[in-house]
Amino acid sequence: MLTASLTHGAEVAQKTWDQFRGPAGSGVMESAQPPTVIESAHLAWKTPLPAGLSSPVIYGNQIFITGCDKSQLFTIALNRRDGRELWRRETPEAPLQRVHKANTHASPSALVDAKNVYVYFGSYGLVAYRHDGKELWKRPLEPSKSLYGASSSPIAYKELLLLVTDDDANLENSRLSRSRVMAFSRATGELVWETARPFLRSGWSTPAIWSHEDGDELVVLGHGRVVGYNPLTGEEKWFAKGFSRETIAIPVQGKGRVYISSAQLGGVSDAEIDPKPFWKSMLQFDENKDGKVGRDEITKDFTWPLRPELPLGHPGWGIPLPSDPARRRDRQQGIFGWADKNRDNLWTEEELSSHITNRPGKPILMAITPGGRGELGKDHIAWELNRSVPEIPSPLFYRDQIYMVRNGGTLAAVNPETGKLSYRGRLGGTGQYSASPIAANGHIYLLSDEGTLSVVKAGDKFEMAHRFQLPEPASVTPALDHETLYVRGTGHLWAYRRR
Ligand SMILES: [Ca+2]
Ligand SMILES: [Ca+2]
Repeated sequence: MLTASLTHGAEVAQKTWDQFRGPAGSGVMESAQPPTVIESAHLAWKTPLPAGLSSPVIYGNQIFITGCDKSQLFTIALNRRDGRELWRRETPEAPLQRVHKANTHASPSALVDAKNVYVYFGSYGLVAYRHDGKELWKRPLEPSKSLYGASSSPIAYKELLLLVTDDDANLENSRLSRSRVMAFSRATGELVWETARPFLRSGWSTPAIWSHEDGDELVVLGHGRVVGYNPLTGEEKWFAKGFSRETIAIPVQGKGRVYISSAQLGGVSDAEIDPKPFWKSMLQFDENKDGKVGRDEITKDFTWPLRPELPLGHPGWGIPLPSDPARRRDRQQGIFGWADKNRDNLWTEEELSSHITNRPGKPILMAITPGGRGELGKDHIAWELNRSVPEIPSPLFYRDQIYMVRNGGTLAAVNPETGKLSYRGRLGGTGQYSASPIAANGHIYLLSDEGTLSVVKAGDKFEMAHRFQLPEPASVTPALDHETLYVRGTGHLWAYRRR
């Protein structure tokens, strides 16, 4: 019966998982019924994939995903039913851009529509293929420069493909950045409009179309601010400030509002920081167990702590250091000086704590109402929350709650009317969270980097439904069709299907 309904293309008429994080980037596919209790027996198939952090996108019976292997960049099509590889196309050769250890050269997700699939690689630019793998057009773009490398995915609006390429590099003979947002014809790859963002530096957010009572707006979060544009012309309409310089989340919407989030620089979730975990993590350097960290106890892993919930030596644990040993030691000595207020060559808990809690900026989840022009003020900012804001995962708006998951496995639910916390709950999976939450059928799916998948019931009370340990680590936002949950792990795409 299931098979029959599939072949009649009923699902094609519905929204499909057509871009990063599915319909409109929401992470929600209400009509889908993936398993809510996932066990190994639900594994329909697994298919090996090259490296990459792009999410799968789905149309009809095909899944499209990108990957990289050494200097080669791939677009791959799989059969949704059995995971069989249908085709693989290599992107025209281009010098690879520099990316952070935590990123890859294949991180932006593809965009798919009824005819074609569109892929963006930071090192090359855009390529469009038909569903059968025949190349339709290609459009090389100058690679943008950033600390981590490209991650923003293309989105669709009417006949357009919209792409943000924010950039640390300057225009020629200028101090203005090359950052811009562009619209291309999906049919031909021709540039339709572009709008410069000259005062903004690199960012990692995928934009979103916000559809509200006044029409549609393109919402772009990046480098400290969120900007609303007319998606047909690129004309800037409004902006709001206060966000971190490093923005990652996609805007989400519901109840007529759009919700924008960024953690404090360094990934801090709460305005009021608890310094205790930072000190506890620092004590790993306390070799002589006197309860202080001495300058003479600095080892190769010593740096300024940012994410004490990660293991020492993890690239996200603290501020990155040069790999050259001499330069590294110099930098470590400098960092030691930041908190050693009385210059006795010892860090005490008090010294570190006061330095940790005095950071500039704050984490923000902001609710914006339609109709604003220019810089938004109180009239169009409904509320702002400064707690529980994740660093990498985007918020999820689902059934009248906003959900946010952060490192360590804390899930917060927020009332979208008031901006007040409904709850904070502990998931089973600890460590880092990179994947954004998704939802279907009254359940929320949350994936930790270690591959722990937690299923939570939607609602204003925390209720764990199920927990499942994936066979490999996974940092990529999962995808859904009407009966299947697809998870990209470090080496495979895993399909867990309702039976
Ligand atoms: Ca000591
Ligand atoms: Ca001291």
